[in-house]
Amino acid sequence: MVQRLVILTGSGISAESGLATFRDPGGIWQRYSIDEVATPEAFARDPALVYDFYNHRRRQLAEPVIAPNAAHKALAELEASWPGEFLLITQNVDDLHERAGSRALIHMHGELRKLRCLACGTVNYWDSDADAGTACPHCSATGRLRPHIVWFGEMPMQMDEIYAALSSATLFISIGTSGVVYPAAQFVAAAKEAGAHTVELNLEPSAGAGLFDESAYGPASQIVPRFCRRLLEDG
Ligand code: BV8
Repeated sequence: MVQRLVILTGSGISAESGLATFRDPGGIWQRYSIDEVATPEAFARDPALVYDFYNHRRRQLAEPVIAPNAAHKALAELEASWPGEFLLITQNVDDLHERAGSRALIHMHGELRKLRCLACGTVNYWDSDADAGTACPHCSATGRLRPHIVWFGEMPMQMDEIYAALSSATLFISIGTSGVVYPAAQFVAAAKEAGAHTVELNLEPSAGAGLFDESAYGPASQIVPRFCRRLLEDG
């Protein structure tokens, strides 16, 4: 049978590349409050703090030491060899999947290296700092650029495409996510509803661990390449 594969990743897949996760010890939400930096209200209240929070993370992503790890590369190779339909959905705002070669990719929570103009609506690639004085490269408006990031209380991106893929999936794999944030945490239930075989690959059991048919635990750079090799061998 042709397998229709849908994969969901979270910050755990980028941890071994040197990017902090959110809820692990030392994680981002241990150092910043979501209400201060990751909601529309936070941006309205203190745009400078929010610009700085994302500037800091965008600068870190540009450091030479930050690069795709074996797990990102294994998913790109799996996509290149996969005979059926393939979709990679990431909650991550880093670009390590693209840099590893992934193509059929949806950033449901947005992208760190993009700014959206609230005046003209264009989404601009951006890999340097931004602040309230930064002008939109398309319409030149200033003070109207926001991080192209889905904040809490905002609708994640491309949800129609995501649910269309989940409703016809035969195999769903969740990698490196705590299963705490909705609606991503609900994708495994949608895939099960469609009759998909569901797999969790994570450092430790996530909040939704009991929903998966199969699981393997350990660092993504070890368990993801191993699982991908097995998938391609099983055909
Ligand atoms: C929405 C961008 C509605 C920001 C992010 C009460 C109940 C249910 C839901 C809610 C509720 N109250 C509020 C909500 C809704 C809310 C939500 O789910 N809140 C949670 C906290 C309860 N959700 C939303 O607001 C969403 N929008 O609901 O809209 C709506 C409806 C109609 C119309 C309009 C609106 C929007 C959510 C998106 C928020 N933005 N990201 C940024 O990045 O700055 S989400 C944030 O959490 C992160 O960005 C990340 O994407 C996401 C998930 O985190 P994880 O990736 O899972 O990371 P975490 O640290 O949690 O876990 C890491 C895992 O990796 C761990 O399991 C660890 O064991 C593992 N790991 C670590 N190292 C490794 C590893 N695994 C393998 N190898 C390793 N080496």
